[in-house]
Amino acid sequence: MSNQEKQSWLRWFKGLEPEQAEAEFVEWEKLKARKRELQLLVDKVEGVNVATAKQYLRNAEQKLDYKRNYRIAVIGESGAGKSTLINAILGRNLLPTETGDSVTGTEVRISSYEGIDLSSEKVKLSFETGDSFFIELINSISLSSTGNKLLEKDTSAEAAIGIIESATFENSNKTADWIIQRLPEELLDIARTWEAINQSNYNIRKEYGIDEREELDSLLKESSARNDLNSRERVIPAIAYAEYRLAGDNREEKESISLEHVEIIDTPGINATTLRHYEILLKVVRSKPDAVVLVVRADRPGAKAIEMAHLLENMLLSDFDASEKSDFARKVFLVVNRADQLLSGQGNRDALDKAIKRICDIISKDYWDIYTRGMEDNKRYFEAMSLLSFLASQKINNHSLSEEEENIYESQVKLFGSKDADKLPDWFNEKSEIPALVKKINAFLSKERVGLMLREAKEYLSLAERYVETVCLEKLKQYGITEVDSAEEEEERQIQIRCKRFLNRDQEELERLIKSLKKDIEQWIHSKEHKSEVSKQLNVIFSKLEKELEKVISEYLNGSLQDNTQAFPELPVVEEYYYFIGGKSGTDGVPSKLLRKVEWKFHEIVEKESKHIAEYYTSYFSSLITKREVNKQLKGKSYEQDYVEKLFEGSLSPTQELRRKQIEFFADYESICRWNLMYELVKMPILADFKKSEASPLASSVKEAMSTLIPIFGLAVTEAISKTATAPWSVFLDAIKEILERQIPKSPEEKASEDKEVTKIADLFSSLEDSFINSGNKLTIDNDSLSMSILSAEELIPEIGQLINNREFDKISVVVKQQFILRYGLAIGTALTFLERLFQYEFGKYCIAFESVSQRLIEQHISFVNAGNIDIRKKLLKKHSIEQGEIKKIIGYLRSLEAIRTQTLDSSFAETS
Ligand SMILES: Nc1nc2c(ncn2[C@@H]2O[C@H](COP(=O)(O)OP(=O)(O)OP(=O)(O)O)[C@@H](O)[C@H]2O)c(=O)[nH]1
Ligand SMILES: [Mg+2]
Repeated sequence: MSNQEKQSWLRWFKGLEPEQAEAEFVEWEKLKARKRELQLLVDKVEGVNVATAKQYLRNAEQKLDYKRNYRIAVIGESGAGKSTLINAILGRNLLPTETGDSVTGTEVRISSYEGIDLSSEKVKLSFETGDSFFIELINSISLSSTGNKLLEKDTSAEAAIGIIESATFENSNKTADWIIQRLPEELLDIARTWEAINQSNYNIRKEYGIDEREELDSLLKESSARNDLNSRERVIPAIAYAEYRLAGDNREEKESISLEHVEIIDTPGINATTLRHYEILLKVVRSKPDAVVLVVRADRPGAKAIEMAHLLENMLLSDFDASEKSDFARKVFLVVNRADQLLSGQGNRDALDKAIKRICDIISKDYWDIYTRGMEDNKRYFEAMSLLSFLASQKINNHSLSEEEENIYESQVKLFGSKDADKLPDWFNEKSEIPALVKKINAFLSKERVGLMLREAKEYLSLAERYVETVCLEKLKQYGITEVDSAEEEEERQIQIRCKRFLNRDQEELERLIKSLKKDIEQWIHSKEHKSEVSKQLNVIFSKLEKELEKVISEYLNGSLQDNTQAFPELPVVEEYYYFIGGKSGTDGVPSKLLRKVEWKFHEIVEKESKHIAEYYTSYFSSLITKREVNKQLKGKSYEQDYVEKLFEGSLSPTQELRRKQIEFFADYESICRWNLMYELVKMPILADFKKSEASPLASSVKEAMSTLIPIFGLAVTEAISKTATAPWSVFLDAIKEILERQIPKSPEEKASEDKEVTKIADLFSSLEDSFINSGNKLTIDNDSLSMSILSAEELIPEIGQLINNREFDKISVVVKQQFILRYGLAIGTALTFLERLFQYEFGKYCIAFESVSQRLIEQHISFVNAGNIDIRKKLLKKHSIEQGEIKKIIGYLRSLEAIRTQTLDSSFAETS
């Protein structure tokens, strides 16, 4: 196999010295092998995207395919004679040529194929697709704004910018404005053409016979009548490229000029009446042809030639490094065409030399010295006469010339003086330098191309390797691995590291879980649904309370009130304050009974109803815990339940501990709800219908008693709250204290004992404050809404105090009603706020517990792992086996890559030693 291959190689490169051919064959085989190994690796890679590496390998494959057609791109200014040059090289009148700008309208590929006979030679057309137009259109949408940046999106614009950059330098007429103006028009032109073709408005085939010359010319010439901008049959913008498939030259001894195994690419000239031409040119240049023939016209060697050189520099060489540039320089053949015009005095030698020197400098630092002025072997510079060569070849082959062609030929004959007419065509041909150019290109293709090809292939292979390596390492980084230890003794440490990484990730997952819980709660608390539901429930309590108290009062008024409050033994507050206020009212015993009953009812209702509210909150929380699978998650992170449980306090597992926290949370919250509601509700005086019993002497004492409900219950609640001690409510404590101080009725007889009472209240409050401050809670309360509600309530309270002082009971009823309405609203709002805050506070405590439980859990695991606990490790690795597998795979890829590299290195060592 290898031998066969070698024979084929040697036959193919018969122009090379045998030793060189063999050495290069060895190198080629090595690269082939490397490519094969890399391909195997890349094909089996999973989990990382190696598409780019695959592309590199395809490129390498292409470079290594020495038997493929070599691609020679002919580029240059319009009218330089590119098409004529190709016709001359082929010795055939194939491509349309013409005086004037922009003749060749698209990319034209010409290749010869052994086995095709002259009769089956044909031209195939490839059309642009709707997709490619669409992309172009999208890319140019932003064109209405200004600046070059936006143009860069469009390739034709990008090409044009390159021209402009060089043109600005050379005072060209192409400006950025020109491009901005052109592009939309041209896109429209393309779109219209494509649409017309797509709708089969006119007949175009995909294939033409080589002799359908007229039809082909009309299709492929930018300057044909059919392709006129106003033509209804305009077609050229839709043709992506044309392919001439010619019969191969099978003769052993070739008489005419010929290129073996090549595809010659004719391009539209750099002239830019249309951006499309730049785009086509760019596409060709970017496709990295194996050789480039750069055609400069002798008669006008000025700005255009420089533009072209800059195009090369900007579009082709810009991302080349020095060695790539010098590789590229070897591929460039510089042809000054129409050299006959120098002789006839139409050109300017000095200007030409200057232009050529500059172009050379752009191509490469040493192009001028090596390829233009250097040794014959390296020669890449030709002053050619394509037209003359073409005409001569026609004569040689006995093809008749047109009258115009005859005239030109005659004028050339005059130019060169008389010669033997028979030998003239051959002499002209030789003189035209075209045979020399072809010979050089052939030599390049058979000799230097090999080395170049191998170097390029090698470069693509390393690119592929580097790419695979980079993406693998990146992937490993995602798994938290920053270095790939290959030594086997590292295994132990590796496992430890990996286990710890899993554990850290577990912890991160738990942290994320708690974060999402927090977010859920936050959202829920602020949701309309929640607020309206709680308000509704609060309303229910308020109305129940109102109704019950009305009942108690009316029972009291008609004397049927039963004091069964013994069933509710803990009513210490009323007892105490009854003596404080009721004892001095002169209606001994009566308020006591009423107040005891009222307070009892109050406790009863709030006790019952607050449970519902608490349940509403806690059941939401429970459902959240279930939804987020908190316990399951936590359990999933306990890899060794027994060990972990033992190490946890009170032998509770993390989940048990957390559940206990949850139960505590709920219990706390229930009592908070109760006390919160107690406080809020007693701020609300009770509305009773006093009118009916206005005349009754009892009524006045009832009124009096009712009016005292406010301060008494106020005190009762503050006292109650002090027991819960859950919040630093010093702000509102101060406010309540002040309200109550001003509110306690002060009759003249009472004045005497005033000091005593004030002291009593002040004492109570300072001890309350102390207990709050000492409790050290960090809960932040929305002080604004709190003090607002207290302030508005406060405004009305002095009024009541005054009325009570003056014994104006009628008015009291009105004020109490007002108070009721005001406080009713306030109570709901404040209660809601408090409930929310307290819920969040309790939830916060739960979160802290969660964090500490999970932290301890992970810490325990880490210490087990450190201590070499096999069980936990096993379980950890098992749980993460998929990831484990991924990592193993990727490390495997990297090792294979390393192996491929070492092999290559080894063999090159072998080679040098
Ligand atoms: N005097 C002279 N004229 C030439 C020579 N080569 C080509 N021409 C003429 O220059 C004109 C342009 O030639 P083309 O081959 O169409 O030029 P091109 O570079 O393909 O032009 P585009 O397709 O527009 O890019 C034609 O009229 C040719 O006959 C030459 O060596 N000497
Ligand atoms: Mg042309």
